[in-house]
Amino acid sequence: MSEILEQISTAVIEGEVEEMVDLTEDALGDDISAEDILNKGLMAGMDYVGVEFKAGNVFVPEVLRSARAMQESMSVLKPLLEESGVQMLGKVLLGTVKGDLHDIGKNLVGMMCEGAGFEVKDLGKDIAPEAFADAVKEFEPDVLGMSALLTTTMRVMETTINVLEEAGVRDKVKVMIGGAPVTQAFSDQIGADGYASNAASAAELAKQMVGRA
Ligand code: B1M
Repeated sequence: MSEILEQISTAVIEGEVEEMVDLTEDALGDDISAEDILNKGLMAGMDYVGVEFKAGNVFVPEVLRSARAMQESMSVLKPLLEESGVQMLGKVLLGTVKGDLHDIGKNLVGMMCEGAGFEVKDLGKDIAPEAFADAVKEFEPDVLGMSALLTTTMRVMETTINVLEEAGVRDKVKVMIGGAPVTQAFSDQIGADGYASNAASAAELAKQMVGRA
């Protein structure tokens, strides 16, 4: 791998937010394509962060900083990637369910999915089942990710799946769920397509769901 791509990858791992724009512009100046910077620099770095996060070797603040570093670089790359028509892995729609204001974990899931190469639309928190269904129709995601942190709000995931069915869009999207009280058994029980226990696993699951794992 070229030296500058290795520097970009390391800068993501170390969360060097302030250096990212310069490094990205240097790489472009060396005639490295935006796609290579994304795949061999940024994503290589985020993959490593995901593995270390899952293993318990890095923690939430470090992951957030790495994600911010990646976003800095993406602000330079995004228009170039769009121009060159580079295919993203797919689209992920995210939100925390109605009645629930916890969004830190959900935000991490979004960042890891972006890091894995998905286009992510985040609806935010306290999202009603009908709003999820409307957004599925409008954004046409491959994966719908719902987060809940309260035992009282996790049931809203089931309601949301029912509303997706009523709206005729349940079979158009894979449903991924997560959050501290959520389990695989609960996912099976409410008819979701999959459960992930952490943000790195969520990005992996999303890849599996679009057949790109
Ligand atoms: Co609240 N809260 N909180 N809280 N809060 C918990 C969840 C709680 C366990 C604390 C406790 O009592 N020990 C408890 C829930 C009890 C229960 O239901 N079993 C609780 C409670 C009771 C409440 C209130 C009711 C308190 C009150 O007002 N009486 C209230 C409810 C408000 C509401 O939502 N309607 C409330 C409010 C809040 C704050 C607003 C103050 C704040 C949230 C701020 C925010 O998110 N912007 C807050 C916080 C910070 C917490 C704790 C301390 C931390 C949550 C967190 O961000 N963790 C939490 C206790 C704890 O967990 N230690 C607690 C870090 C985050 C990275 O982890 O969200 O689990 P987590 O996400 C992980 C995985 O779960 C997974 O990946 C993430 C990263 O690996 N994941 C997914 C998450 N979503 C996923 C989606 C996926 C896949 C994986 O696919 C789509």
